[in-house]
Amino acid sequence: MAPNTADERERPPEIGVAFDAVVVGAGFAGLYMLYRLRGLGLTARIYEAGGGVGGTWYWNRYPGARCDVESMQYSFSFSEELDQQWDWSEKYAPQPEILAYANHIADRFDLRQNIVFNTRVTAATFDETAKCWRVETDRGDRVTARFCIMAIGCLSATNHPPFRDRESFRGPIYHTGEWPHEGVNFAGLRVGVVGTGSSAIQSIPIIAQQASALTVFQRTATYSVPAWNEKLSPEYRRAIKADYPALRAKARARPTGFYFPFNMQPALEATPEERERQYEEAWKRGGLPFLGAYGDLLFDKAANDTIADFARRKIRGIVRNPATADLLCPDNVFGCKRLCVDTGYFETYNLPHVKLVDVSKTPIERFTAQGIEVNGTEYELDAIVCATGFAAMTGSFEKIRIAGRNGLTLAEKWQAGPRAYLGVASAGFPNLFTITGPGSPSVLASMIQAIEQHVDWMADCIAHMRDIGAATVEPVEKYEDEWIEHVNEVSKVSLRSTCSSWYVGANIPGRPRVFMPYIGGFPVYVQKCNEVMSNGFEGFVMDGANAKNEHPRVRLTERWRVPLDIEVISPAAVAARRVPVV
Ligand code: N01
Repeated sequence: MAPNTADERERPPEIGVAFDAVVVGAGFAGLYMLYRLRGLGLTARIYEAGGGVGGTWYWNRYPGARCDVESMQYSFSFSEELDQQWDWSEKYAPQPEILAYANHIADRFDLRQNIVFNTRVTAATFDETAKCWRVETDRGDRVTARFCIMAIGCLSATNHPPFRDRESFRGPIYHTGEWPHEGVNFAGLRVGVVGTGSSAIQSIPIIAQQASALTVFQRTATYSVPAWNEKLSPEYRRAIKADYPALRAKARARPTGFYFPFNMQPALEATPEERERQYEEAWKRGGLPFLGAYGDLLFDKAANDTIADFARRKIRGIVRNPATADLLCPDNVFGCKRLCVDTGYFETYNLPHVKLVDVSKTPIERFTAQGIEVNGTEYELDAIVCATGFAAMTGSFEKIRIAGRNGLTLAEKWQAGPRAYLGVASAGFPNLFTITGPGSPSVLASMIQAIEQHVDWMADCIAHMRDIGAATVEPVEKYEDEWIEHVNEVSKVSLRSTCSSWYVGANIPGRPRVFMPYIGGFPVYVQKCNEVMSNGFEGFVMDGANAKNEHPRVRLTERWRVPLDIEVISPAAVAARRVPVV
């Protein structure tokens, strides 16, 4: 890995430098944005809080962290050469390999020269006279930029529940999303894990292998499907690479932005025996595609009950202690919270040194010097792992003071829930773009595909502004309102809107309950973005243009002319707004 040329703790602050664009964050979104901006001949600076690139994959280094979208699809598609030259070693890539990939991108496209590390953007203020953003960092930088682009991730602001007497615990407390870079050795220790979401489910089996005793504090039981992860053979990789563009195109046409077999038949039209066979086969394939066993599983509660029942029977078949199995069986809608994908999670509870503590009715009372107290019982621990998730979608925006027109801050505007047109920009905040922002498919699609589509759209928009000499671009409030209403309406079609997940901000008390990502399906959304662009950026005002806005030389990055996959998204499904989503 090349050294971080622009990182250096001793560097003097940048004062008064004027960039065309400042990008906040050097995860996959920031890296690709920088690549596109440089391609347009613009000057750009990325400020990154971490000491390296990779975003999520830089911070989430907990044991067992890996992707749950197949690695040959969870990767950039903009460069065919890159696709051909990079080799993934496993079906689901482990965190170190994804981080190595992010570093490879930074080196291959020579991006580090424009990135400053260990620097957190603290404020961005729109200067209405100069029509630029004034950006400030915690390292004293004070720069301006015509465009300010938030590439700050959907799941990056860690959630630290305010457990009483937290500081009294004598041992170390870790958060999965802020894992020590040097790793943690739990050998011989009594470890407590709080939470049973994706991060916990991936780390628990591995922590259990090291710890002398493991206690898991569970508030809500979680559905999880086996990953059946495996090494990728050279033959498999060759076969995919032989026709990679076709796979990429098929993936873009899918509601999730990644490809897997999907059965559109309604679950209740099958006989119980057929359903059992179908679920068994889908379970054997494993992973998120399990939800594609039938087409209506996230629309029809009775259909959902059949898959939920199957999953509970699987848990009971694995976990030998019936009382523990009972506790591990979720009673909510299957796939309502983000589905988890595991390797040996439920099996871990058969180990004699692993204990499950139910904190659903009697919450964690407090941390003590020796451990955690629940319902009057103190569980003695040497180390605690908080796998307590994130302030999703909006939490990372809240960490930066973003002030738009008339000094209105984004936090004030988003007080009752995020408001952004297409999830890419928010009225009152000219030239501020939000990659995978709330109101876009983001977390409901394969993140890298969602990122690429947003970045390309933004780069095409910026290039168009140059064509017509526009100084600023900003959504019209009416269009923004209509989009948010649509995002909200579509979410009601899905059972996903019915439970207290981070999708609706309900994992943290006090946050507004709003379904934040766009659930109408990735290609439907991409079509909408294309239409907006083809119609001269309909719904946006481009100010200062010296040419008319009505007849743009439409740029539209070619690979985003995405057809709907009729096999999965039938016209009837679209008409009934029953677009299957995983
Ligand atoms: O976080 P979570 P995560 N007392 O919010 C519990 C992605 N991801 O980091 O469900 C006790 O899912 C909370 O309980 P409850 C993926 O999109 C992907 O695991 O709110 N418990 C829950 O069990 C995922 O969905 C991968 O009742 C408390 C847990 O903490 C998202 O990131 C891997 C509590 C938090 O689970 C977030 O996953 C990892 C309290 N006060 C993550 N507060 C991949 O595979 C919270 N909890 C790719």
